[in-house]
Amino acid sequence: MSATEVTTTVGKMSVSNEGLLAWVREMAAMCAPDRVVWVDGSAAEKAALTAQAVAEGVLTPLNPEKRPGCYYARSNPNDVARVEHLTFICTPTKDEAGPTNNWMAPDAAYAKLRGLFTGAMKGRTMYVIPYAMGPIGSPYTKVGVELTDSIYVVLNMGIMTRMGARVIDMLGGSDGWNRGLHSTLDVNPERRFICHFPQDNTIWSVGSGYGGNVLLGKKCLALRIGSYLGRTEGWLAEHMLILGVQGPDDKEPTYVAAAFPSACGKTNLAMMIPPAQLAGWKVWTVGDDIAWMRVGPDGRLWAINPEAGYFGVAPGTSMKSNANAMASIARDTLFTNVALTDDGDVWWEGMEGPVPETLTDWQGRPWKKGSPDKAAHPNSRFTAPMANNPALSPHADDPQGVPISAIIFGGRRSTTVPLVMQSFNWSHGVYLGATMGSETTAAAVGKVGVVRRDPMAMLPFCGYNMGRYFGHWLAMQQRIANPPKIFQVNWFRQGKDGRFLWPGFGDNMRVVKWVIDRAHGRVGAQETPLGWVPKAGHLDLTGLDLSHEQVDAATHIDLDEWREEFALQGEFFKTLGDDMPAVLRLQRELLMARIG
Ligand code: OXD
Ligand code: MN
Repeated sequence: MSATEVTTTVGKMSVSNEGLLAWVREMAAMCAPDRVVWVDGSAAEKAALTAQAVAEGVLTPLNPEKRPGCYYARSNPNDVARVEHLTFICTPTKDEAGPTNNWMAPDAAYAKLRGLFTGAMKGRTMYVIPYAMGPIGSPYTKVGVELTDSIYVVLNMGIMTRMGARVIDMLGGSDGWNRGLHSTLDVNPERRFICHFPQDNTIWSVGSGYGGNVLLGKKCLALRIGSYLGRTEGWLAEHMLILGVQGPDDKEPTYVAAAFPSACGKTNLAMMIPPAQLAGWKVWTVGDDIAWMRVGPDGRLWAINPEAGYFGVAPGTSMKSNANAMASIARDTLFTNVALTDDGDVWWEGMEGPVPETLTDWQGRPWKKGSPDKAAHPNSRFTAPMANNPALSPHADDPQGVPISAIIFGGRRSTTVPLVMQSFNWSHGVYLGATMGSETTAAAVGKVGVVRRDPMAMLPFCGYNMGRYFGHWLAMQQRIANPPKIFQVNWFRQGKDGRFLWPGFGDNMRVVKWVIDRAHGRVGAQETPLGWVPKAGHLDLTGLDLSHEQVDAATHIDLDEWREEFALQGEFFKTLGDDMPAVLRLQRELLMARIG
């Protein structure tokens, strides 16, 4: 292999992967940028690109006394969230993408997007970002290369992934890397498409600058392409946080992976601080959004977090809801679409302290206290390095990952679903995940607050036919000699007065404690027709200011509500047609028969 010298922001870098060099040339010929600049991942490069982004008005420095190393970006108001209706799985047949995905034939998609990419980078720089999803050197890590004309994307990818020369070294001459192409084009929803070509390990994203659409390692590679690779290669790519929980008498943490839909508190749970009554318990964050899980030689499921940072929802983040997130964003963080204070700091709804009298809102307009408009966009975000997190697990960078003892599925449900329930077995657990419903949030464009089925929180992220994805989960059972126990939780149930019945946040530790005690066989449970629930007295509620009635209401199983729920689940199953595994259809019938 002969090495080619390529240009970086701060000098030169040597690249010898011929396939990679040829592809960059080919894409550059199509997009016609003024220059091609490779990303080496160095501190000098970060400083130079940041200075350039400030000079170009892409980033605004925040008050260095209050937020050292932090910058602010504002997006086009038409481009503030993931666009599920413009996201496509481009498999040779529609059937492979399945009924829950938008589909385009690969040839048609390439042709359409080639039209948009042709000449799209005239007058611009094409950055070549080699990045790794997973720790450098881990056998589970996947390499991607993203070509982008957005300096904002480069700086975000520098936080969210391991990127640069070390990834080129890791890749060597291999052909096993994801080909990602991105242009913001003219940020016009009419010309916005996020297309995945699983068979080609390729992603083309055009017309957006919003993180979930353009940081191609995250949703596009780690979940959509990742889930496809997982099925082919026998592992699981999931929309799950990973946390370690260690009790005062535990020698090692117990690791839990938990799936929640977007903007339902994964980051808060992953960084949870136990309440004072559970002093001595400690929570470690391994990841807050994505888990890649494989069967280890010991027959357990081992998980890595493929990311290196947190792309979290800012509103609602406070010292009370998530002190570790507040520490994580104290420095070296990028903020997007939050509000700005007059002294150059950030602000959003749900941050503690008095509401400032005046702010600049997420669209750059003056904002006054009492205004009916939100100062920060509800899906405004922070991009923070995981190294900033005081609760970061020492295993967050471990090439082998961590062994998972429990899996939690949780939706946002104001009714029906009790606080916590354990599945009877693996296939019932898969059923609990497959039937997850959740009220929609601002993380995706569309109406907020309507219940939709979001199986395993993967509805927007499964890169192939959802029924076959369930089949893959069921088939994994045979591979996992020591499977994790599976649970369902709901922090969001409401009383008749519309108030949440369960306090949530750090108090979720009480539920997680029961979960891990169950996973270790340390505590009993009460059998119900729908699953195992805590026996009276087994949820540690000491110090919690909650009436018995409220706890009863949060944990109650109302069979009438469940009859309605089973009917809705049945409708969802129908949409998946023949691809719905019989095991799950039978699970539903069994559960319905049990409650009569
Ligand atoms: C995210 C999402 O950004 O799920 O993590 O939308
Ligand atoms: Mn997510």
